[in-house]
Amino acid sequence: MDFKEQLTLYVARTESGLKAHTPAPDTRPARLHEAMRYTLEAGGKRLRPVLALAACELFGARADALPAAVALECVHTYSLVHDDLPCMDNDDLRRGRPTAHKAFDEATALLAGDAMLTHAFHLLSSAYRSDPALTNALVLELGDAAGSRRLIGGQMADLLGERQKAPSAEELEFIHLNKTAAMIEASLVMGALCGGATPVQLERLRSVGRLTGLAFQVIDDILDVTADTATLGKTAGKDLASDKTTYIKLHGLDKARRIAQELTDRALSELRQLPGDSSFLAELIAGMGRRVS
Ligand code: GRG
Repeated sequence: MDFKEQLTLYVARTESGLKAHTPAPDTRPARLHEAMRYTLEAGGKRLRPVLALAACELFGARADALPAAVALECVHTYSLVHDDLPCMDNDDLRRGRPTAHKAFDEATALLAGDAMLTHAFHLLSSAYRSDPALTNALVLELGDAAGSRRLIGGQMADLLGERQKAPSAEELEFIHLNKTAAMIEASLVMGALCGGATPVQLERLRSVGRLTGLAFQVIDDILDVTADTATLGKTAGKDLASDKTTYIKLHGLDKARRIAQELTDRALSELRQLPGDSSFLAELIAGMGRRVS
């Protein structure tokens, strides 16, 4: 199977997993569950679930990684819904559609985000209950990545940074390692946990995720200034308009491109140290470095 066919299969598995492992839209109260489905089914790139499913297959199959992949997408989607709220980034467009608070209302969007975050941990605890050690490891990993030291901490530091005149390169790295890379790291590690990877292999993948996540954010900064709103499915040019400190502002466009390439190359060289056929993951990570949306 070639890369594109494999990617299509992983995305299709994710879409059916999202339907199977989240409450139906007519679950009472329907408005809340419709809002969850609206944001979950809006068609993101599904990078985190695909990373998890592919990382699992690198090692075998201690357990099905699909519930873990769905849990990751639930946490990621909650973070987007909350990030778009008027009290944070105040955005109207996400994944090519009106943001949740525009399509519903602010309170419903807030609760839908809360519900997706909570659902992720419920799903991990129920889907893997026959393997308590695995459940524990997955909950620990996602709880760490989504918590106050990482995803939420990164978001807080980002908000604080916007109020500062000039955050340093070190502060910018803290924000990106946590706001962006934490969930990408967790995706690879949780997939590999489902596959039965050894502790050394898990740490190697963590490092692949860290480098890939940083590269992902540099590309995000580049796309904010080079791509248009229709292609991105979210408002382009926001960083520039708000004079936000980004890799572009710190280093300029050309150097930012070189940094993204260097991070991607380092991630690929770490990946090559792992056993098994990592060609799909390698192509995915290289493709993330070339993405246009
Ligand atoms: C509210 C706790 C909390 C966190 C918000 C996700 C986030 C943190 C902020 C959104 C803005 C941003 C630039 C985040 C960095 C991570 C990122 C690039 C997210 C978008 O991920 P994609 O491109 O989105 O994979 P899709 O829609 O394809 O899933």
